[in-house]
Amino acid sequence: MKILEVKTKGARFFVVAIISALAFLGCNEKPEAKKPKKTQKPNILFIMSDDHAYQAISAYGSKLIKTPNIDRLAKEGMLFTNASVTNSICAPSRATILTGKHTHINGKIDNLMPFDTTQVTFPQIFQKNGYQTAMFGKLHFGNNPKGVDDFMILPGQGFYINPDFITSKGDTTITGYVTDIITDVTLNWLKEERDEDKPFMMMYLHKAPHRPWWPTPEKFKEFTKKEFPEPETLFDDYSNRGTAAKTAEMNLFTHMMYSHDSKIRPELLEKMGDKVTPKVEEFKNGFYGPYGRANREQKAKYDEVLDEINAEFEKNWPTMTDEEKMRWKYQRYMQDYLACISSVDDNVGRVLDYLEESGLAENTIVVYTSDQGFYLGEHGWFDKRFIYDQSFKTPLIIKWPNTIEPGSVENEMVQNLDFAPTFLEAAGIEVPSDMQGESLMPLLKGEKEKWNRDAVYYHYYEYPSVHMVKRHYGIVTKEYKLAHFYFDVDEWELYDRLNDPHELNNVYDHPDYAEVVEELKQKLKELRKKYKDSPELDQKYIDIYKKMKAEKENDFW
Ligand code: SGN
Ligand code: CA
Repeated sequence: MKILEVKTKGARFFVVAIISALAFLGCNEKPEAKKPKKTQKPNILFIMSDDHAYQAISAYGSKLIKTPNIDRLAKEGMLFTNASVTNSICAPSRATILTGKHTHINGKIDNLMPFDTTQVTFPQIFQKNGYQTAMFGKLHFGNNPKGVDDFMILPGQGFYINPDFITSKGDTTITGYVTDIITDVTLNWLKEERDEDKPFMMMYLHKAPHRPWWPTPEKFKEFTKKEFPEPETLFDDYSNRGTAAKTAEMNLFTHMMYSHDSKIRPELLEKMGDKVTPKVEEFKNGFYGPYGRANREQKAKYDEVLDEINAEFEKNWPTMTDEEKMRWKYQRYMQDYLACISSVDDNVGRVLDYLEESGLAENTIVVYTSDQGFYLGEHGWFDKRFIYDQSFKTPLIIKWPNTIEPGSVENEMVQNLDFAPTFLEAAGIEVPSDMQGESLMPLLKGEKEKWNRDAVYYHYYEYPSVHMVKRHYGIVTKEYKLAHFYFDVDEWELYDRLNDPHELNNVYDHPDYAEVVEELKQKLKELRKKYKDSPELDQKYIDIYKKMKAEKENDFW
């Protein structure tokens, strides 16, 4: 065993977090495993990354990266090809998962709206029903988790390098790389803290691959040498779409930041002056904020790679065409984003290995998902928020030995809304009647005839705000997607999912689709009623936004 030093903020003493030295050093020697006691109830290991696009998982047919460890779950479990979120942004997604309710009901409609902590979250129900519970990693919720026996979470978005953490025992800073650390702590809990007489429900939540995509120095070096295929819609001009796509601020060419995102040093940008076009406004401290966390030794390793990127930029940028610049930004983005994912995959592998070695795997449900999908250059974009596929859908893989047929693929429309009822039913715990999701048990057991959902509901609110994606709600069926954008526009969009998979043509006004529009509008109305959403509620949330904005002036979002 090795002791990892954890510096307690503002204090002179050290808190110690015990971790397995062997796992930490990546050695091959097997950790000594405690013998699992047979409990009837299954353990649940919920693994969630932040902003992990399904396009970057090889089990989903990625052309960008191999994720052998996440793929293991798909080989041994069920891969959902039509899993989506109810509101494509971090804290709202987490609130939906924890409460089993849409965000207009749980109130966490955007990242800044406070969460009413008197609401019941599903870990509390597990805890009450005899489960040992824990949460490690990124919660990004504004308050500490309830219903967990142990937790260590990042404050807010958290840092990639030498991150700070909040624990039940106080605030700490741990030297190392965030994805490795969250895994070390998770493994340590499984090995040392687990109560063998109880089943466990563990939430293992990665920060990666969230912006600004800082990989380990080793992966940074490896991935900057790679070149990635471009998506077909990289140069989308947003014609045949509504105002929302045209006014969103998430285009790689126009909005991706040189320094914060592409890792060009601010001094070089200043030196090059007008030679750097297009002009993009940078976040204050966007580069030195994250890079500045590194110690001397770590910086030296990053510098080796940064020097090369910066030298190339200085030499080539002034003579590059706009098209070449877009391509360069895309490659730089993918190099860092995918390098972060590579670390997630390695670390998921470490945890899966431990489950196998310890014998826990047999009675553990393992879930891999993300808090939403993400644009990897599709439509020229990064970020998320839209009801369009890449951000509306999210990866979902579930492994459950002896219940789920290994290697199965499920194309039914499921949502993060369904997670809490599913986990509760799997554990034989009663699902509260006010949860709005459906348990996925029939699908997991291969009893498809017991599943009868034909449409899902979506509602995004965080506007005006970073990336400027307008408020919208909509209905999605396997064939169509109908959305209403509102607040400072009143526009409808309809996409024919089967004939226009890239969602490039809004056919809302096309006479051939008049009947579809009418039918879907009626269905949308019914769904809004079913989930207790309404024009009055839309207005209520607009009023709250305006009030908060007025109180906090310009710095609200
Ligand atoms: C930060 C990001 C944005 C991102 C939001 C929300 N900027 O503001 O690009 O859309 O978070 O993301 S950065 O400072 O991280 O680079 S979320 O996943 O937390 O909802
Ligand atoms: Ca996210």
